[in-house]
Parts: sequence; C-alpha cells; structure tokens
Amino acid sequence: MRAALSSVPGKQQQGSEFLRDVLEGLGGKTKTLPCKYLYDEVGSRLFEEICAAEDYYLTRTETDLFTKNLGDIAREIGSGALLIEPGAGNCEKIEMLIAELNAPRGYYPMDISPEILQAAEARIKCHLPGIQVWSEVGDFTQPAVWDKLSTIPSRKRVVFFPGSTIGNFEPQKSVQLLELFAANLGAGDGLLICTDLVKDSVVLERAYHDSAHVTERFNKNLLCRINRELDANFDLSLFAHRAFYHPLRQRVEMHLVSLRRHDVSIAGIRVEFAEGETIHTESCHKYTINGFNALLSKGGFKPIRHWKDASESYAIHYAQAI
Ligand code: AVJ
Repeated sequence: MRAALSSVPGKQQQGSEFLRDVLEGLGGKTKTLPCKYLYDEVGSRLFEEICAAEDYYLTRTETDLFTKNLGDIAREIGSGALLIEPGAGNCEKIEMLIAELNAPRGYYPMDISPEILQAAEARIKCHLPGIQVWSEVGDFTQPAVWDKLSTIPSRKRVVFFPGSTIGNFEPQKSVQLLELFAANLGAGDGLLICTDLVKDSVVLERAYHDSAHVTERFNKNLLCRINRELDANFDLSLFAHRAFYHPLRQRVEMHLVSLRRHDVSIAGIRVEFAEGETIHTESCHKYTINGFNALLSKGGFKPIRHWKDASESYAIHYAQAI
C-alpha cells in the first residue's frame, strides 16, 4: 500500500483525499460534501450549460455589464497592469479586458487543472500575441501558488475574480481569501471582483432550480462521481435536487434530498439515509453593495466604485489594496 502510494503520488493522493472528504462529510450528524467536487470534467461541462440556461441570469448579466462598462473599468485599472486571475476559467472576459487596457504588463492565471491553464495560455497567445503569460498550476487558496508573482516587476497588480466565485466561500473564508489577495498586492493595487446581489427569492431559486433541469443534473453528478471513483452505489432515483434561498444567511443552498430511508455503500462503508435527510452540496452567497463593501474592508481593501445592471441584479466592484 505504501509503495503504491509513493509510486504514483498525484492520482492516489487525490483519490484518497476525495474518499476521506466524502466519508467525513457524510459521517456527521448533518451531511455535507465540499462543493469543489462538483466540478470534475462532467460537472464543469454541466456548469457551462448552466451558464447558458435561460433561468441562470448571472453569466449573461455579468457579460453585459463588462461589455457596457469596459472603457470605464480599464480607466480605473490604469496603465502597465499585471492581471492576476485566481481560477482561470473561460477566457472571454479576461481577453476583453486585456484588449481594452493601456500597455498591460501581462497575465498571471492560476488553476488546479493544467489542461485548462494550457488552453487559457494558448488562447491568450493567439488572440493577444503581445501579452506575456505566467501560468501557475495549483489551488489559488494556497499562498505558495502566488509566490512567483514576486519575481515579476510591474507598475501595478490587479486581481481579477469574476463569475461570483467569491459567493462559494462562507463569509469568514471570503475574508481570508481577500486577505490572501491583499497580501500579494501593494498599496493602491487593484481588485476587480463580481458578486450576485440579494434579490427576490423566486428569481434566485429559479436560477438554481432551472426549468431545463441542468442544475439538477449538475448536482446529481456528484453522486455519479462518487459511484464512479469511490466504488459506491448511490441510486440517483432516490435523491431529489433542492435549492432554496436562506434569507438570514443570504445564500442559496443546494441540497440532495433522500426520498426514503435507505443505505448506501461507499468503498465498503455503509452510510444511512433517513427519509427527507439532505446532503448539503453547495452554498452561493448573495450580497448587498454595502454588505460587500464591509467584507472588502475586513479583507484589507478600500472599495472604490461599482457597476450594476439596470435591475440591480449583479455587480462588478473595483477596490484598492490598503
Ligand atoms: C460558480 C459559484 C458562481 O454560485 O452561481 C451555479 C455555482 N451552482 N448553479 C453560482 C452554481 C449551481 C455558481 N458559482
């Protein structure tokens, strides 16, 4: 066992970490699974489908906001900026932004997937051939993934964190993440970050329980993934997708509800489900402008300005490291 582990550390360690997290998450009194496991290859493809779904207003609202305010945003960032993107996903927004900037210094994308990073780098080099790219493979919540930044001289650094990704973090974790961003910036450097805003719960719930049932497939893929990778026997027909807005916590919670009492076996370990018992799979926090400004301040940033769409559904914020 030890020999096998050390001979292929990457895969084996990833696998055992997944098993450990799943057993820990399902072993407690309230069942929960880390949302990062929703985004395997199948899950990431389903998430892209969500972004294009009619009921999921977030992506198209953000794209519209960027398109309409690009000149303004670029002016706020100023010239000679090195753009840092924690979690390089879809490159369209960063390309739009870099193309608009005055004399950009370069692009520093980070991602846990080397394939995604390679694709991002290739796209930038093709569409914006003058731009220097420094790619870093790794989890951007780990300080080491930011280390190489210190070797790149630049007039100004700007962290770009779109997609309402900050919403996936609990408020306390969000502050820690902002602190990590700030620790890698100098006074006056920038943060361009997007949040979904608090709104009518019907609209919010429809976005996470879309009529095309893409979010349901996305959520249930987590059980498929556990079956595939961890030798488990989840019966998907015994779980229902549930998404609801929790006004006190200001977040949409995604759950999988067990429809009746039953047992599941995971790597030979029995896990019991009561009727109506849920697995909490993801939280998506929503903010008011004031609430997010307070969070920015706690994390070491001074809010400078923000852009909202006409229905005040979504916001892009620009802040400066203190
Ligand atoms: C990737 C965290 C921005 O919160 O809207 C969408 C994830 N989950 N539908 C979001 C998600 C289900 C998404 N983020």
